[in-house]
Amino acid sequence: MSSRVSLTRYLVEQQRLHALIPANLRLLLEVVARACKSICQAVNKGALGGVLGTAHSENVQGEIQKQLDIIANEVLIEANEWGGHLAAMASEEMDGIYVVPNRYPQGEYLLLFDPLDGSSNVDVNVSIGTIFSVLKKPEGSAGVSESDFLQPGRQQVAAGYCVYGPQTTLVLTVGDGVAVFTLDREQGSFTLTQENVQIPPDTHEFAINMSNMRHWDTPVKRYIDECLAGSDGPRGKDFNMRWIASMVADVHRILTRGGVFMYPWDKREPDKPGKLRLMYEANPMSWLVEQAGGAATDARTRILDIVPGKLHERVSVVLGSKNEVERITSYHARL
Ligand code: P6P
Repeated sequence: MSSRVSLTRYLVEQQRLHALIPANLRLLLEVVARACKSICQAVNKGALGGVLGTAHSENVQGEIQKQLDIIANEVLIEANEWGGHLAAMASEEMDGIYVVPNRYPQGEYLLLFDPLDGSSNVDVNVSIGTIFSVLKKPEGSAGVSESDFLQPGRQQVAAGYCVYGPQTTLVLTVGDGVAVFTLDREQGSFTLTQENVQIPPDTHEFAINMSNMRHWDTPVKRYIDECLAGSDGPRGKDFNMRWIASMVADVHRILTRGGVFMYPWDKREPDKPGKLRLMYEANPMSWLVEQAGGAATDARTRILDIVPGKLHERVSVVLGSKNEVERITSYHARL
């Protein structure tokens, strides 16, 4: 008999032993995991699936949508709308919220997602993924509106991602640490492969898009210059650099072996606080990182404390090994 723990058993035990997962939240997470398996199958077909390349449309961010962005979005909507656990959904690929149709029962949860993060990598066979965040609909509000979603990230009740790489891996927190599930393709089920993930507080590895260097603010330039100076410089050690241009893949590496990820504000679009989206990229990733002993700020403020003003709000992101995030944040504090 396999001693492996399935996602279902893990969620049942979290519900039974830790009372962290009410039945409807367990159903939500199982449905999201099943949707990720469907997205994984579409992604894995590659050119054979006839769905690579652009959809010749733009999303609310003004970004060209890949066909797989739209497919992944539809998979998550169709998988979740009927279950009675959700009131509404929000997605990077949709301008407004998607309210569960009247033909289905309304639930108490709000689901937010980036259905296929890093999709620019899909045509070149580099890891991409699905990021999701779960909030509770505020009590008392009749119906559901966009304002119900505008809660700080510390209000999340579940967060996770599924990375479609050499392995398909679901990483999840419900507030009791971070658990990792690897897709057993023979069984077709996610199997627990790691619990209580811990990010080392120190690192020698940073992730940032170096081509933007001339646009960075002074504290970011200082931090990266010190890393590049290596053992001859003020840090007294050499650093390595990684940039996959897929947040899910970069964050998964950091959860696995430490590191610091940065997508800071820069001068290219000074009115925008950053490139990444708060509600369905930075918030879920920040909670996962904090639950694994790391830290996440916008270079000044804890990301999970930011009160959003709008659904597709962008934010600067510095996350990963706690001591590095604190160092970078301290450089900004001295401005
Ligand atoms: P750049 C992907 O488009 C994404 O939203 C994140 O997954 C990734 O970290 C970042 O943008 C990459 O941005 O400017 O390096 O292409």
